[in-house]
Amino acid sequence: MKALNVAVLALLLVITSIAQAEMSHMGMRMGEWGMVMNENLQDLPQGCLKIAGVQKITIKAGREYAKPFPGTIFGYSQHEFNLPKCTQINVTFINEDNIRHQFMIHGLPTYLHPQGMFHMELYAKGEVKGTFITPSSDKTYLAHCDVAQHMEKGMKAQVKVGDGSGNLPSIPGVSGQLNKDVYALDLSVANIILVILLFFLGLASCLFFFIWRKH
Ligand SMILES: [Cu+2]
Repeated sequence: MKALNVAVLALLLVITSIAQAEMSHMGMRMGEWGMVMNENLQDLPQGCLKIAGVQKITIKAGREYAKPFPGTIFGYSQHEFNLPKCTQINVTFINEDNIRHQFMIHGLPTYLHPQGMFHMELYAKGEVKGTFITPSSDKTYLAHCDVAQHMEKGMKAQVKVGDGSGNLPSIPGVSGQLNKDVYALDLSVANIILVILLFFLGLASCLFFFIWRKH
């Protein structure tokens, strides 16, 4: 019986240590304030011989940053980041609103970040720090807040590593709005014919009532 207890205890210890290893590997920290997920503090991306340097960036999220961009409600203090390759980036994320905001970078190497994602989140006003290492090739990564409608309403940024790979659509201040309202004049043949027909119909009814009133 004693031997069985010891065996069960040993098994539990092994399971716990595997679970803990998994947690630290995933680099997840969470609390009442929010979370930081899929952080990478030391693993080298493929093609990087060493960590080329360390750089700090600060991203503030809030309604205040939507003001310069008509049609947006939310924004980041900066919507474009230019970062060198193979560099450790220490990110400070600050939420200035009293609602949930995120700063998520997508498309990163999946062997370093599950689902290619580095995720920082604050449930209300606050500040959190997180770290990732930029990959070794020129690419533009999408960064956004995934709370419903926040990206569509302006909380979208691009992270250019090296020379990047072009601009992403609808980045405030960089590539304009995705669903822009269009008020251009539609000069198709059908529309022109309709306008001419309506003009003559109006003219004919004016003439008709003018002549009819005369009699
Ligand atoms: Cu948000």
